[in-house]
Amino acid sequence: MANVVLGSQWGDEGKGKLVDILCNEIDVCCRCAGGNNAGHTIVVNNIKYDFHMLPSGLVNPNCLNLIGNGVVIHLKSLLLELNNLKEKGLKNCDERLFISSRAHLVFDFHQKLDNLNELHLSNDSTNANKKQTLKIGTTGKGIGPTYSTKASRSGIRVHHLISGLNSDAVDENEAWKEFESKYYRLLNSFYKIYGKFEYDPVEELARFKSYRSIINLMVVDSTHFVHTALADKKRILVEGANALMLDIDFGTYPYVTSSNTGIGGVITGLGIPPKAINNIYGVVKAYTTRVGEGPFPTEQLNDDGNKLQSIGAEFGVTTGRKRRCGWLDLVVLKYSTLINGYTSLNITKLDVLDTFKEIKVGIAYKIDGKTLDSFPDDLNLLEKVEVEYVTLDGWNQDITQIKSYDDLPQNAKSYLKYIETFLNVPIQWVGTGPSRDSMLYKP
Ligand code: 2SA
Ligand code: GDP
Ligand code: MG
Repeated sequence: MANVVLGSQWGDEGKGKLVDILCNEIDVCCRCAGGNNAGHTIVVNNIKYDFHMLPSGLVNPNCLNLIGNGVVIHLKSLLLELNNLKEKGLKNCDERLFISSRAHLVFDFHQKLDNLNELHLSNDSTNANKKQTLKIGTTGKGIGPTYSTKASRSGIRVHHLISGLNSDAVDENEAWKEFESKYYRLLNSFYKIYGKFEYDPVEELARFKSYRSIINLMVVDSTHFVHTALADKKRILVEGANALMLDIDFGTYPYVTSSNTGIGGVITGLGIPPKAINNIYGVVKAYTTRVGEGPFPTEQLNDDGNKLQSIGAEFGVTTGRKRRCGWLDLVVLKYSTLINGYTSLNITKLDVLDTFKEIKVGIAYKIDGKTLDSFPDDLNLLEKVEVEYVTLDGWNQDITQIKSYDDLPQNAKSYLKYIETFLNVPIQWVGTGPSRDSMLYKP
């Protein structure tokens, strides 16, 4: 059976930490979507591990790790990240990492175009909405351009790179020539659109040629890999990247990433049948953050927001950008729960609220005094919503040293109860600090 960990808000809820804890009893940890735009942080014995491309299960020495077909892979970053993890003392990483042959490759020109697109969007004088920049605020990792080439069927996949290495039925030299011509066809198609930009394809191709022998042993038919693991009754954990409100279909489009970050991406990104999925864990930060552009109804551009940002140390793990901060938004979470079908929740960073006398929670969106009955698709509407809040009493107590859920202050329990009742989903874990040990199990 497979269990799934998904981000329920705009990302950075603390998915990495839950994945690490669950990996203690897991055989295979899988990434299904996104690329090295993700940033998942794990803290064990005061050592901090930042994961971007690789599954967080690598921290657990008994866990195998799979990068699924739905992921887009920047190989240079993957290999650098792998080396960093080895330098931090993680064992047998190469032997425990598997890469789907069907995953798409991110080239440096995808990243270049990502940044160029952002520049064009921020300078676009046709923007009729003066309140909102057209720029998405991407991580610049080439995610949008790579998923675009995937959708336009001109993308290049991992199996194209290693073609001919493992079978006499395909000539290795012919296969490499084919890879080169695919590469130039793709690059030339971008030259046609963007004009000739400064670029060194010869260097990049030489590098990709050298990657072949390095990754060859890691590449697998991931469908076969996953289904063999299921048949062998292995325990699989899927590590969602980004979060539901950044989903290409259900998020605040176009201020989203370019993959399905919700439950749909688990199925298409790994070839797991829905009936093989057992638990879907929603990770919920006790307040809300967003990094990048786009609407954020409960954002607090005031002392409360600044306080959440500094106490929560809210900086992007990949880009170092300051994250925007605001109160918990239960309208977002209700919508997220409907789509992802969480079976239980992990509330994280509850400790960040320790010093707030009062804590607000968004419970409804109103326009002209009328409550909306669903999350708006139209950003013009979303821009106009007034958030209805309830105010709950804070607990004014340091909870970081508490080791049992029962010992939490009463007001903290009431805050959790309010969330649980509103969403009608049980809370299973509560995070009280960054480290692996700072997690309470709710009875
Ligand atoms: P992209 O690069 O095309 O996926 O960007 C599109 C939008 O998706 C947002 N996005 C993220 N939001 C939160 N966390 C992410 N990972 C990093 C982290 C972010 C960072 O863990 O902190 O370091 O800045 C992530 N990745 C993508 C992005 O901000 C755009 O709004
Ligand atoms: P992810 O992308 O969902 O894995 O989350 P990130 O790693 O991007 O951001 C979450 C940040 O919060 C990381 O720095 C974590 O170490 C930290 N964190 C996770 N859980 C907790 C918690 O319960 N309390 C505190 N204070 N920090 C936490
Ligand atoms: Mg993150």
